[in-house]
Amino acid sequence: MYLRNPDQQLVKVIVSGPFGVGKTTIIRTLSEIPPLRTEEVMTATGSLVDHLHGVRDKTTTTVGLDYGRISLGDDLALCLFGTPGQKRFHALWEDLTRGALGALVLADTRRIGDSFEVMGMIEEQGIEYAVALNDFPDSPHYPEEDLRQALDLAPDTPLVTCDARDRGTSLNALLALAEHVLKLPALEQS
Ligand SMILES: Nc1nc2c(ncn2[C@@H]2O[C@H](COP(=O)(O)OP(=O)(O)O)[C@@H](O)[C@H]2O)c(=O)[nH]1
Ligand SMILES: [Mg+2]
Repeated sequence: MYLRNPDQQLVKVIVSGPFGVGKTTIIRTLSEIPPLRTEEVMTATGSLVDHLHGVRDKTTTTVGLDYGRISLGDDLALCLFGTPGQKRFHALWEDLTRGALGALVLADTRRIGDSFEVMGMIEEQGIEYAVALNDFPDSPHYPEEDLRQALDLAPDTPLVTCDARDRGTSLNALLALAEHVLKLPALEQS
């Protein structure tokens, strides 16, 4: 069993985005501990609300949260909290996002607008974020400038592409967020 260095600083990171964008997958890919996962087979009732916008083979939906952890060196570990992006989970938001250092927002270029709601909630909480485009096989590719404009990103907000099933690109996305957040002036004081 993997034992954590007790002196390691734990930092909370939110992983969010719309239904089916790859939150559970990226946390499973990144986590060095067996990820906790609260999934339920979608019910017929749920299927009325969870729109499957081009998402194939999706038979489970996250009802609570996913949790994983990844160490960055000996001193720092990121605790990943997968947070549902659907409107009906708004009530969970304040609790789940409290104390978060930053958020990784997953988006899919087939339905970029589906990430706006989550980005709005994160901005309301004053949490810094990076956007990771999860590259599905039929996701169209656009020039970065067009994507930044479509997402209405601030110039310094990181925008990266990943495959949530692939550790290298997923880690790259998480590091883009960590670098962005850790170099904020407010954090340099402590
Ligand atoms: N092709 C491809 N499929 C993915 C990728 N990420 C997730 N999936 C699949 O897309 C579906 C939805 O992913 P999931 O992680 O459950 O989405 P969540 O609702 O955001 O937690 C699952 O069937 C995944 O296996 C990816 O990067 N590429
Ligand atoms: Mg999920």
